Amino acid sequence: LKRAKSTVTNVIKSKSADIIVPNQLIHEYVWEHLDNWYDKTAVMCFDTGKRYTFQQIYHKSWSLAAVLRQKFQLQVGDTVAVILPNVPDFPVAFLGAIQAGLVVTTVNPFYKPDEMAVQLGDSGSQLIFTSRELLPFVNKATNKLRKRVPTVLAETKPADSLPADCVRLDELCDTSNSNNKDKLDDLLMSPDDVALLPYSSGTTGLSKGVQLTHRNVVSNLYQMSSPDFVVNRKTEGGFQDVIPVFLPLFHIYGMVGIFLNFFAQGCNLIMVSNFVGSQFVKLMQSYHPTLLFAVPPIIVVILNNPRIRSDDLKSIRTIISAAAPLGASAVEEFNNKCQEKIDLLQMYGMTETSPLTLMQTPRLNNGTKIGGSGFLIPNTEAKIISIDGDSTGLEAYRSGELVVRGPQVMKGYHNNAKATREAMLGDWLRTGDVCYYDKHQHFFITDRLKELIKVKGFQVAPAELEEILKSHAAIQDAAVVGIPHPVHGEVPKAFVVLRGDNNVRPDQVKQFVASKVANYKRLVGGVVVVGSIPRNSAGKILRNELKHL
Ligand code: 4UU
Repeated sequence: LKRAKSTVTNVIKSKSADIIVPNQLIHEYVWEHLDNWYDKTAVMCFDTGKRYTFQQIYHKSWSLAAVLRQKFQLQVGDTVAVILPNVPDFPVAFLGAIQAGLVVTTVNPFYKPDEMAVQLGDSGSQLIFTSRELLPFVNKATNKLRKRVPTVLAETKPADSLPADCVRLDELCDTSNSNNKDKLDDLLMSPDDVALLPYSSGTTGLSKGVQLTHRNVVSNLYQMSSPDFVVNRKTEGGFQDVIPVFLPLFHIYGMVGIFLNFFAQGCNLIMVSNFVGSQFVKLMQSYHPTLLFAVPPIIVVILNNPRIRSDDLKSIRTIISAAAPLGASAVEEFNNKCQEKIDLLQMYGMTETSPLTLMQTPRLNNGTKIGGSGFLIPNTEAKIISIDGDSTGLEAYRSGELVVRGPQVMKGYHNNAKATREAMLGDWLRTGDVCYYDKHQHFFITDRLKELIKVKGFQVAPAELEEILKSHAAIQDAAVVGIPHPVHGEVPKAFVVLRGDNNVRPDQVKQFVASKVANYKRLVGGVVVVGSIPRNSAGKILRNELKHL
């Protein structure tokens, strides 16, 4: 009886002491220590060399904030979209909007117009920040929505003529309109207001706007730099960590995990807009980065590219891998190649948790267990619940679904109370990931229950590809699953049922999908014609059966 009682909850609390998170807005956190590094380089463009100091971004973003409110008549709580690659103007647009009290939805700049239109429409974006190169795609997207949306262009190269309906970001950031910040100070903004609206498909269905409040994000930033988990060194006495940012800023990893986190701590960010593996050596040799943030496929590139020697990595102290599982064998190979001089740490999180939840750290006992996903960060609790739906917490070493609770858990999904209800068990968030923990409270993510497919760390929602497939005249029914891929982690594979006696070749189906989606969503795993799609009595696709076909 005693034993049964002790298993009733099994709530696991972080081993690290709780931290106190002040009542701050994101930009208050970001600018708190500006005086310590105002004249240092904050961001620099890998392609063009364009750079801004912290002070320049401070003035530009506050000027922009004032203009957004005055000239564009945007109100606190309105949503604006940032559709930009990793360029030095990304922080200007992003922080300017946040400082004006607006909600920022970041859109993948590699999206096709149809994909952009879905997010612009669902989020109700009232202004768009983009670049001249992306403008034709953005215009197609807004035409599709039959909506004229004011567009602000961050220019990557000097150009004389300005397309209709556009204004230049540089003009809006004219810092000679000084005291703009003071005009905004009376804004009624609360840490519980939504600040960010990144998109995620969560455990099922199409992409949804994830409402992250200032408090969610500021909490996670404090959690990331808490004593047991901090990875950067203090910027002082001439020391400044150098961090290349080749993971996209539209995704929560780049946006919060890298940009906001290290910008606020005075690090130097090297913006890489279109990363290819062959640039890696140049990046190392030109900038001598001290910290590197990667996804598993990039670790694989570092391991397998003979042009990358361990000597090229010698400036690096720590490499982080997140957004998809990093296999134990890759960690072992990495440790051999780098003679364990570099800490390779795994982080685990999701858009819905702002994003960090688990992280490896050499500072807790039995630190970086190979293949492990890390420890709970401060102020965070977890339970492992059985997969058949009983929400009682399981004991150590027993696998089940990971559910988490903490100040970084999202407010909910935008305009989708049903999806929010399904994602939450009270104040616990269901991650949709299979996990167990050991006696040291090291967590191991071992599988995924949810539909989500992760290609190079990017989200691919099967439901989205299934909708596209079913819009093809010759296809009656469709199902998409993720299958393992040696480099990308996973890739989507489709099963289709043809309509009547239609005949369509798999390569035509692949091409049809490729014309409508960003490259990483392509059906690289293949297309198989089947007689029917297996479903349960409730109509849910039995994806596991398909995975094993
Ligand atoms: C196995 O991928 C992310 C966020 C990653 C992240 C984490 C901590 C970035 C920075 C940081 O500090 O978010 P999403 O929403 O795109 O995808 C979330 C899903 C998870 O539910 C899980 O299935 O991505 C998978 N995932 C991982 N799986 C994320 N990290 C890991 C991991 N191991 N380390």
